[in-house]
Amino acid sequence: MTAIQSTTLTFDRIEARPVMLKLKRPIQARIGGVSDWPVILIDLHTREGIVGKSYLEPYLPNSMKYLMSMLKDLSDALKGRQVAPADIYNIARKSLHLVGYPGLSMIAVSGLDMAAWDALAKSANLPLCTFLGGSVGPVNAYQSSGLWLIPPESAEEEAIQLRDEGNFTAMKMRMGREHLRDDLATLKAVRKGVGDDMRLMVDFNQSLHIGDALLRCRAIDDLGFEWIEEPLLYDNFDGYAKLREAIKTPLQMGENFYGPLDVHRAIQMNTCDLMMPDFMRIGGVTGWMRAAAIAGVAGVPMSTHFYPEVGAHVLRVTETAHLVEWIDWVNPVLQKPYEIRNGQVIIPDAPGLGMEWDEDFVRGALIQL
Ligand code: SMN
Ligand code: MG
Repeated sequence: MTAIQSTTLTFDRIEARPVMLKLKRPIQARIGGVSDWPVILIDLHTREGIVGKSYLEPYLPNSMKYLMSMLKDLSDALKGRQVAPADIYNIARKSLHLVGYPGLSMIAVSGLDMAAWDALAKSANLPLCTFLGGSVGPVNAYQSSGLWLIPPESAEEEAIQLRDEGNFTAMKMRMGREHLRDDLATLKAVRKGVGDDMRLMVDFNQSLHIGDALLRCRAIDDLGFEWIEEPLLYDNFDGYAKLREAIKTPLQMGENFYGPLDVHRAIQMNTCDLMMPDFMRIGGVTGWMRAAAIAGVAGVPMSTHFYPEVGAHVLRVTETAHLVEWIDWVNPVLQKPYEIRNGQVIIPDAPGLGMEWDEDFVRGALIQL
């Protein structure tokens, strides 16, 4: 028997840098507004010289402080070990399980995991989707970079602009204004702008209690939405199960699922028709693959939340792949942002995730914590 000649990668260190980006279209949701977008850039250095790259979008500027310390501790704990995502996932989670799996622990582990997969795919000189057993190809997406709770008067033009940023055939708008009539007026304006053939989704960003959710979701139930997303607080699984029974439009949730266990629980409790885990909460690529196996056997379509670069690759190997959520906010830090053509994300012909930082831009966006 001949010995297998393989090259393994050895973990050296994580270099994490906090940057602050300006949102072209600030977030305006019932749960709050955001115009500065915190991002942590992660470079996983290996002794062999390959650098795995990922980023985290932890919403709150202050959360970067804690995540940076966690990433430093994880970096120290992993020094000299093999870059093996399944092992790293276990080691990293065990090192934090006394403070609990969900929350910041999972977010830090997810950032590390995505960088580790990028490094491994680079060492095999393959795009991540090919490394995972799939093939390179276009991935269906929907435009999600705008249509916040803006005045109905601005919605027509914004919808047209958003469509034209990639010839999109699907887009998401947000609802949850004080008066239902203003939500409906916005929908009318969006339809006027982009027509009846545009596939539309709606996100309430957890803003309603079950009473309002029943009223609002029923009021929009026949308006042709492809899904209604997160009307209730994300962990109100009983409420979701009840609401799902009461409406016809598919119910979407999952961006706040922490790890594959939440996918399992949601399926057991019949909380939704569709799922859209977020990479920083589901456990990076490793967590996604485990979650996708559960959703796959249950036949639940899976879309991605944020991280469209990672999303495009993993949907190529996801049994029940649905749509990539396209959000362009991180584009300025990338030398070559992913391209959208005819509403589909184009996976670049490059090893790993194919992300290189635009260092000139990064220098100007770095912040002191
Ligand atoms: C969302 C939530 C918070 C910030 C940006 C976007 C939204 C989504 O829930 O699904 O994109
Ligand atoms: Mg959402």
